Amino acid sequence: GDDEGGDAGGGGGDGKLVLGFAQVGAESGWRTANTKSIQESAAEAGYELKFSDAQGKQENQIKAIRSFITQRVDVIAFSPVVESGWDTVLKEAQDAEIPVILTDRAIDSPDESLYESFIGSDFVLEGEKAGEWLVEEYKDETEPVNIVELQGTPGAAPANDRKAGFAEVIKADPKFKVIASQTGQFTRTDGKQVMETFLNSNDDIDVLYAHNDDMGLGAIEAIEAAGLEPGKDIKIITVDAVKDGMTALSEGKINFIVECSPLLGPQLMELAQTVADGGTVEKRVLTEETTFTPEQAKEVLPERQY
Ligand code: GYE
Repeated sequence: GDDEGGDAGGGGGDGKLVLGFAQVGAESGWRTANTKSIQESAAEAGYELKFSDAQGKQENQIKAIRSFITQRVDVIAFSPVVESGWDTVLKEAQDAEIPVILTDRAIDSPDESLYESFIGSDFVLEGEKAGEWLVEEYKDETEPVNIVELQGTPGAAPANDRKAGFAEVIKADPKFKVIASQTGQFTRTDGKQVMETFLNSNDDIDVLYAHNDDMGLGAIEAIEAAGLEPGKDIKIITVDAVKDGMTALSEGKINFIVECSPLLGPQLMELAQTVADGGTVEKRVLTEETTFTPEQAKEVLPERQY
């Protein structure tokens, strides 16, 4: 028969699985939904979750991981705020024989033995999907298309990869020109501020590509304050598809959103159970995602959970 895995959820007398999770922070709607998914799935699975919020700082994440090691948790999972600089602390976890799962964001270490699995999206593909929409949208345009880009947190995998995937696709046609590209830290506040500076120094912006919804939403405020119409005077592409982003999309203020799912909790709990039991897991677990136009956003919005 195809029984449910019998050992999750406690009751077996051998104690609950203890999971240490080091989160990036609370920079965006995506992150809030991700945290909720992890907390709810841990509770559902009957695990003890030790949750730490790094407030966007790598040093805080490293401290949290060290504290999980000292407390001898069963499994450590974390979403690396930036890609580099993890080898030392992950060696410490390895020496303590505590399995590590990377959640949402990748690290750049060539030593893959430092973690059991990496679950999350393909951020390069997300950037490519953004670029492909743009190429199609402007296929009949002969004049230059001036693009401004709001990047995510410097050094973070989704910032590096969304930039690279997008650049790779649009470089096929020289009419696409990225005239300004700066970080907006994945936050609304910075997205708004940086968009203001873009608008002050360029009077012919055709397109905004923002690496997440929140920065796009901040930028919309700046665009409206400048007397322009977001989605018309300036076309907007974002990534994530959280509720506020989808609402702006359905209103035509955003033109296209590439989905990035924050609902990683259930799969993360399964992976944690398997590695805690000494089983083997896939080194890479990919999230399935789609894209949304304004019409599609209107259709799915009523059922959108986050
Ligand atoms: O797109 C952004 C968040 O790492 C995929 O981080 C995540 C990104 C997400 O702040 O909104």
